[in-house]
Amino acid sequence: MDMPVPSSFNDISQDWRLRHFVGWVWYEREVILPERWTQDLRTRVVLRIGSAHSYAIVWVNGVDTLEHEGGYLPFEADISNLVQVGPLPSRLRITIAINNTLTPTTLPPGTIQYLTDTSKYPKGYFVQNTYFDFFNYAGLQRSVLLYTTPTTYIDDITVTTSVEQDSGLVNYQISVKGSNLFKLEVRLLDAENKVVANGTGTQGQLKVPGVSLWWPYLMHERPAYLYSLEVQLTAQTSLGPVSDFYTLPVGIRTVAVTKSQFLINGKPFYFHGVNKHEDADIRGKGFDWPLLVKDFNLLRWLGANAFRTSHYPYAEEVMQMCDRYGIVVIDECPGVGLALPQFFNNVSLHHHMQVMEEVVRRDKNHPAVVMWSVANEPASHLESAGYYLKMVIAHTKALDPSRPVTFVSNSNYAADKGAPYVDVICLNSYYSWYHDYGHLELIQLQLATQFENWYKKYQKPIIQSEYGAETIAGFHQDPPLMFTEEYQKSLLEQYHLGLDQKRRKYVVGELIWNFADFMTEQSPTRVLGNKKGIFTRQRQPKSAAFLLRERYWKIANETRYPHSVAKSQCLENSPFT
Ligand code: BDP
Repeated sequence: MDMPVPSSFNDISQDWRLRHFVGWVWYEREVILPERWTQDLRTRVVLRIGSAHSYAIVWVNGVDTLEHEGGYLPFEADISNLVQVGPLPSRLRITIAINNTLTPTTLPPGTIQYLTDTSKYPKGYFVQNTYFDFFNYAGLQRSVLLYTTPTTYIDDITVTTSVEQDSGLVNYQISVKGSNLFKLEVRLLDAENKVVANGTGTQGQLKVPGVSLWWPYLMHERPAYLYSLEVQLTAQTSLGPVSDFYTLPVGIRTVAVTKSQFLINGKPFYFHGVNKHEDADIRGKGFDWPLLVKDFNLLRWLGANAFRTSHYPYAEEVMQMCDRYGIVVIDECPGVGLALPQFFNNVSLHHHMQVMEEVVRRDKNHPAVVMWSVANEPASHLESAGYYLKMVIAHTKALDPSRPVTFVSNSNYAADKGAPYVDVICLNSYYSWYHDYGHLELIQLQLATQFENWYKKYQKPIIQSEYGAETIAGFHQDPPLMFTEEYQKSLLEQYHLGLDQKRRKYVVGELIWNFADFMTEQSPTRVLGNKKGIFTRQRQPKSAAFLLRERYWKIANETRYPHSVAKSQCLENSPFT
């Protein structure tokens, strides 16, 4: 059957078996390569897969080329040897087999349960159990690309930044592969394409006097300032000279955490934003530019300055947009649904660390990323989870000492075994929804208790990383009843009163659950998916979106820096200016 890429395969056809399919699916297509790719042997041809959920094996012209475990991160292979042979035109058959089965050692984990009562189930009947609340969309959900580099090429760049008085410092490290005989020239250009610093060699520090810092959206009159790091490689190979060139957007900014504050460029930053999902009609988790740009327009309309990539790394294009728009990111790995004791084992731990290596390698240079989240709601009251989280967090910090690390907890403050290792406490709570449902009057008291207990025990800044209410757009009831727009609004209002009590003390952020309605597995508690969005799945606002918009712009107006800026450009859309 025809299958678009990128897209999840589940919602494309009218076949219910494909929608719920668990097991191997096969993608295949043929392409003809340009002649210079195959005839100039100084060319390296690479096949890159943006993501394949969840386990993939790739063949090129029938040759087993590549395997990858884990659904939300890219992987690639040098296929030059396979394509630079044989007659012209060079035909390439790419075959990708993908298995979406989740097991106790995948991330996210899952279990396969065989139902053996033959009076109820046919022979061999099984179900895939998952322990997270989103539909396990699968397939080639991000782009598959073919690209070239020279045989000696820029393999990786790592940039970290710091600030000294009014100068920005850009530390770079460049990895070159293919040969040791090369020269590297490095230039840093400002937003007007003026060269502001130069360097040579695989590592160095560039100094930018009178630096323009990268600031989050709404925090400064010129947010999201990006320099460009241009890296020029020239090398000698046995077949003659080659050159490679790469441009990396660089935002110069610092991130730090104190006992009660989250600092960006030394100034207190308050996360007012959302949790998202990659999710939409028909395409499922398939990457889609119109959807992405719409979402960023909605974030800006809302006055949101941050989101968490709940509950897996999003497409690279999303991270690039965050850099350009100044939307701050808590970058979460697919450590979601770690709900059962059996999931905390050595094989999983090893894989989880490897996934963190892949996330950090992919996203380390994004100024928008200010913190890593290694998991969402793991069973962190377990001793084994405590050890597991300690190890994953330590590993992540070793990979990237420049950013704080967290995981998102819904455990009790007294029982949580992972919290000692995080830099920022992130808490999910659903007062008046899953707990004491219908009792909006209890929210403020319960929220105050939550914050006070955690802060007293850990003296670390706290983010309310989830709160919200299931809401069917168009349902109305006054006085408010659950599932109506009025109830969602009232629940938010009560949370906001509670948040405002602690906001200038040690609570450093609030992220609503969720930006938009999204698809889940079928269950008696889900009406065509999770409906806690402040926007519908089609990105239309529910009443709560307007409430949140008013709040976020108000907070932005209070916390903007420098405070002397009378009317900043970025506030033009504000409902208050
Ligand atoms: C939280 C989970 C999130 C769910 C949400 C909910 O972190 O993934 O979607 O609950 O139930 O606990 O709406």
